[in-house]
Amino acid sequence: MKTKAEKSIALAERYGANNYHPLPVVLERGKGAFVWDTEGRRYFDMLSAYSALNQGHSHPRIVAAARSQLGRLSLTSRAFHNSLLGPFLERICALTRQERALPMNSGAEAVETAIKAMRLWGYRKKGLPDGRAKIIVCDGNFHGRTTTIVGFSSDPDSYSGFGPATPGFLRVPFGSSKALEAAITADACGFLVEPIQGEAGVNLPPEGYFRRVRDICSRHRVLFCTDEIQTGLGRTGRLFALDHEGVKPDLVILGKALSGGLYPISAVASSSEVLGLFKPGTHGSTFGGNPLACAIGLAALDVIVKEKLPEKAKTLGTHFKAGLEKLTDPRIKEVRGQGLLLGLELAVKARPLCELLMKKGLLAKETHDFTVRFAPPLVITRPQIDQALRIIREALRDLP
Ligand code: IF1
Repeated sequence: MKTKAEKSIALAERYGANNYHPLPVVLERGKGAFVWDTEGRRYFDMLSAYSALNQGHSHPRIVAAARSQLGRLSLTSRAFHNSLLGPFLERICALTRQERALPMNSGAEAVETAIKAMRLWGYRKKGLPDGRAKIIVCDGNFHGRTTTIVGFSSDPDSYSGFGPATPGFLRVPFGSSKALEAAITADACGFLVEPIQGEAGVNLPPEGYFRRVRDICSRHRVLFCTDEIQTGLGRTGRLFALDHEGVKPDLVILGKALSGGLYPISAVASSSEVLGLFKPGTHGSTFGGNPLACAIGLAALDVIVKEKLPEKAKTLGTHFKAGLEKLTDPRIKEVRGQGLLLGLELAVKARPLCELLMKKGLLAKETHDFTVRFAPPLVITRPQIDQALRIIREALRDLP
């Protein structure tokens, strides 16, 4: 007899596309920093759906906001106004210190939106000849899965077999402001970058990089666009990762925790000079900015601010990182990260450690073979982190 979990896995493997290699655990319930499987076993969620769950699973205030909106009005399309869109956009602008925002659903859609906005600005404001706009991106980038976005990826898993790539992108090494400046030509309209490269293995740029980037982009009239989909909304110990350097980008892309994990919600925030260029019919989305999304998004942002999640990420992240640094296993090569976005790089493949951690009640995911990412919901407590550290220590001890 197959268990419920085995049946679920078999069905997903039989009827799904094999575009994932999940850990063999089937989850049914989540609360705060924990999830439960079909057998009722509890696990620490140390992935937080790649930072979409900064507010924790099933946050009561976000769930309440969603419940009260469900059954009232969920979708109008943008052919009509809805009463929650304005307040939601105003909130995004206040928090990002930008003038306008454009709501979408998935992160990749918001990245596509930012790319269109930067190109449009290049043509309409910078006066580039039609079809010539260039956007500079970084080696090791991860911005989503659309054909255009994977077309400028440097990761063969992302782009191989999906060409031809959309033209108009140029890659430079991440963290080198010299390389960025050297790559800027007259037809450059934008620079798109993640504050910390998540997928590439929790990579941080050298100190001061984003201040230099800000200066270079301003001097060359190139829009500076940050993808804060994973690093934003408290994860790294500040509301936005660029706040660590006191830098304000021209465009900021948000997603994931913008909904606290209840719904796909993303947005691009920027100036009137940039987002004001879209005219009716030039961009949009059936679901983007729908009232259910706005109700959830407003509550999700409220929780981040009211519960001081960036501050929690800072203090708890320092504590967690110190705990990881105390681990003495010779196979540990490096501990890196910021706030509660941490990576533990091993000299051996990370998957067996993730499988052992799972058996001991902690879910974490390897990234690019050798690094385990630890990114719990920001509502996790200090004693819970200490318990997680004990599990990690034990798993390393038992790792053959
Ligand atoms: C998957 C990675 C994380 C992102 C940044 C845009 C997007 C993402 C900085 C697109 C999405 C996710 C997607 C998820 C895995 C995951 C991921 F490992 F692939 F790189 F988080 F680190 N910009 N990242 O991190 O947002 O369209 O997915 O809403 O399975 O592809 P999306």
